[in-house]
Amino acid sequence: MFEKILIANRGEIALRIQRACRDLGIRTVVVHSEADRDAKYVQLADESVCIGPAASSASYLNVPAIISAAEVTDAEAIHPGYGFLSENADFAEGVEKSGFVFIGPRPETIRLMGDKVSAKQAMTKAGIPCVPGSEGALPEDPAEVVKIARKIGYPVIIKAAGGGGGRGMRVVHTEAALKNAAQLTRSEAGAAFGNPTIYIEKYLENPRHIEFQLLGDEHKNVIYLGERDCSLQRRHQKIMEEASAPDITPRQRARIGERCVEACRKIGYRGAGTFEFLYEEGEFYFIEMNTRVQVEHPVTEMVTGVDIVQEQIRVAAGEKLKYRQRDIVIRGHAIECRINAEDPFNFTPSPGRITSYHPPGGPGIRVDSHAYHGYVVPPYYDSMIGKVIAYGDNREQAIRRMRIALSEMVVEGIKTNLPLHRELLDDTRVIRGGASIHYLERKLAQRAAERDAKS
Ligand code: MV4
Repeated sequence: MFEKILIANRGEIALRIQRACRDLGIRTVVVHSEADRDAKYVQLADESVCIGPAASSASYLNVPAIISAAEVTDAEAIHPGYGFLSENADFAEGVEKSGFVFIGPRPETIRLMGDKVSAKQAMTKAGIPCVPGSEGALPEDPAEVVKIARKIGYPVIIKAAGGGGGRGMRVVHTEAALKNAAQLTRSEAGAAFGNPTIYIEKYLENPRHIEFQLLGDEHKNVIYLGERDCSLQRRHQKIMEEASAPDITPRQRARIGERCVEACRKIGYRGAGTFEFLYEEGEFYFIEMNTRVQVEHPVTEMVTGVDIVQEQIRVAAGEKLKYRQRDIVIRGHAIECRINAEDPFNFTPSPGRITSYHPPGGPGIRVDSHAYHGYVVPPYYDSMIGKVIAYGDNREQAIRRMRIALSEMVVEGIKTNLPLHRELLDDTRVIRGGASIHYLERKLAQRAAERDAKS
């Protein structure tokens, strides 16, 4: 096992990774920007290195500075967390070429999944059900594009191979709009991702977003940890997630889970990975694979008892996974609310000093946050200041416990989305479970209209 790991991230996930390291007896180095210098999680690490000014581009995305920090502190491995450099194949390669271990999949795997066309081709070949669409990249010839779209049937969605997570896509309802839309998406993709490659799929009108958690080691062991429902999102930012996904049967879970395991074996997947699916009318359709630990990993940890971050570290060190598939039992239900420093109505960021902080507690409540009384939320990064996770014997108890937790929680001095979460846990559609990816945006539009009418 490693003796020292460098954490190339910030905020709650930097703290989460530190906790995993402590439990494994590993010393930690955290790199930070000038803006994060005084944060408590930075002081909590065994060592810290300032790698640049506040702007991410000069610090958390500064590859030479991060590798230098690993060199001067004698760290053996680098954990990238999520966001920033976590899915950057060139970074993973640079880390390995410099003699450190990248805590994540091999660079080739990251590259394969980063290109959504090659990812889909690999997954189709591995027996994963995908959304019907073009076999690979769309040809340049507009007549060919029209032919392909006719075969799929409208509506279709045009996506950029270099996109993902909602970036670089366009829905097309008619043949009349197709050629223009394809050309526009192509040029936007070229500008945004340096790759003009596009592909098309049947547009699913009202799906849910359900993702499967996988873990693989270098000894051919691969396991699945069930699935999460992440349909409640706004502008491709998840707000609330849960495990398991409502109404998914043990049979469906096993069928898709086993297919994901097979696919991971086939590509020699190492580390934690997530298969994202759209789920509509009882069918799963693969869209993308994420090769990092995800924000919402705690709900899976709560229902399986597996520490996903510890397993990432274990397998990066060449050890075997601590669990076999038969050890994995899904028990109870967990919900996560992402707490953001933002206006709960218009969603503008709300950085600043937290003048009062009281986290919730009690049975089944977990809080993953780097926030505290007096902490100053910097304006330079993502607005998420933490996550509240509620576990219960069943979904109803998890919801009740989450309601209590949110009623206890106090964050003052900045605005947060706590009021929104409290509303959502009283919403009959949310309580019923299984809402589509469009539910939250529609509810928010309605809520905004009602507020406008009142004022
Ligand atoms: C889709 C889709 C409908 N049909 N693909 C958005 C994020 C990216 N991961 C893929 N996305 C979508 N792909 C087909 N063929 C609808 C979305 C989508 C979405 C997906 C998951 C969660 C939220 C979403 C919000 C809008 C659109």
